[in-house]
Amino acid sequence: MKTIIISDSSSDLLQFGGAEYKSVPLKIITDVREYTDDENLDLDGMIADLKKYKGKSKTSCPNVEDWLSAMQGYDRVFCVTITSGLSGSNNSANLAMRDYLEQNPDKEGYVIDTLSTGPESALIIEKLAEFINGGLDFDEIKTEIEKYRKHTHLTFCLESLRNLANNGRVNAAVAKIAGILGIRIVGVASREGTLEISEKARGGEKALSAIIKNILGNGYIGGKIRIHHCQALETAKAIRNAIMELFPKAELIIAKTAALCSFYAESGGVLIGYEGAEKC
Ligand code: X90
Repeated sequence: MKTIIISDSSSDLLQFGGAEYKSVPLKIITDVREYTDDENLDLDGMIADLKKYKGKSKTSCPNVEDWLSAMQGYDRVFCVTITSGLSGSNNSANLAMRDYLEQNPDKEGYVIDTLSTGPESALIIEKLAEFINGGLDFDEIKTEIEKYRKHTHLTFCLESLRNLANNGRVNAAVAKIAGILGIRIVGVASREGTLEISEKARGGEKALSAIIKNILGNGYIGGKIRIHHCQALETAKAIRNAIMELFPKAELIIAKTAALCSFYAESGGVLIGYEGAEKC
């Protein structure tokens, strides 16, 4: 029986060694170029291009065909998508899954709407792999992953909300505040899978304590935690040090955002996914 996890590139896992896995790319599109969020992309080059570029830019999610072609040949398919609250990727994956199961009634498939992105999606993918490798059957995996994701959270800290605002993914008034020099926006993925602002912090120190307060407030007690950053390694390390001081056994990994999260989180942005209390 061939099982696969397919995620769109918003999870920042363009490759994943834990199970049979494929990443389907989102795209970043300007008037002059298109950037495909896969391993061949020169990410720092894209960020530098976009810094200079003054025109319009947008993103596009995988379409039904992209998802469908990634599924071919597999008996059990688990799709993991960016939040349906901000992207059409989940809708495409669902339509693809409907077609796939209609054409292949003997196969099984399940689409997970993370209501999140980046490192929280990565945690869900890692846990799916554990369940698959542990020999759970299809229905058990569905039940267990739904239980697991009630306990995962996403906290973010952004220096600019320009691309989010320009693409209608966040309120323009909020984006203006983030544009003020030195202001960092700390927030979470809401229950609906949209951006929820928790704090506007002035300066790095204040932002760091707001991030830690936020993570602890969501019931983090030293489990898995993933920090994905866009050109913000120092911030990621500062968060790591603060977490390790409180929880020396924390299972913490720092990684870079891929293109989609880099485009929206922008340079200086940090996303933190972690296990915590049950979401209320
Ligand atoms: O379909 C598309 O074109 C993709 C649209 C994605 C829009 C938002 C991406 C956000 C990336 C920013 C901070 C974290 C926010 C989390 C809220 C759930 C990262």
